Amino acid sequence: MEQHEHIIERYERAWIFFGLAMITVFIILIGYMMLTMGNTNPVGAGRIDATKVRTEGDFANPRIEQVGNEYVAYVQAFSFGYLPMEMKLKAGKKVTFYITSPDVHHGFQVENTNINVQVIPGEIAKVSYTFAKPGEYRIICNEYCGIGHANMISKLIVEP
Ligand SMILES: [Cu+2]
Repeated sequence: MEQHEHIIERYERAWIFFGLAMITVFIILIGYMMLTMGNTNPVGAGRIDATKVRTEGDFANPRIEQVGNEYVAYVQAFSFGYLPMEMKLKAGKKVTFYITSPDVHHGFQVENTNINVQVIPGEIAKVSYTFAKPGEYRIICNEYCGIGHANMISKLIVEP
């Protein structure tokens, strides 16, 4: 009978340990960032007929409004701008954005935050955020949507 010896070399053991340690570090890091930076993964909040975005429902009346102690915003991202053109809210209060597009693919990125949403015609994206720092934040489109893409900017004013 032949004897098989299972020997793990010292350097192999070190690399296995290093690999497992890195997996652990990154799992902890992701958890920590989700807890401290807020979960800004946009989620699908339903569908709407893209041809009716401008005429029916909440998106026909784009706005930001205070509901209780929070804000809710209905945003249209279109070629080439956003409605409402400017939004105002108070710092330290949660805001939930609902965003959709009546025409083509757009982006909804709020500068200096980790809000970055892909806006698909007829799909309603939902993302929540709490602005801790007052100031002016630009909202920019980062999905090329046509000739006016570079001018597709709007403003979010966070008041103290
Ligand atoms: Cu664009």
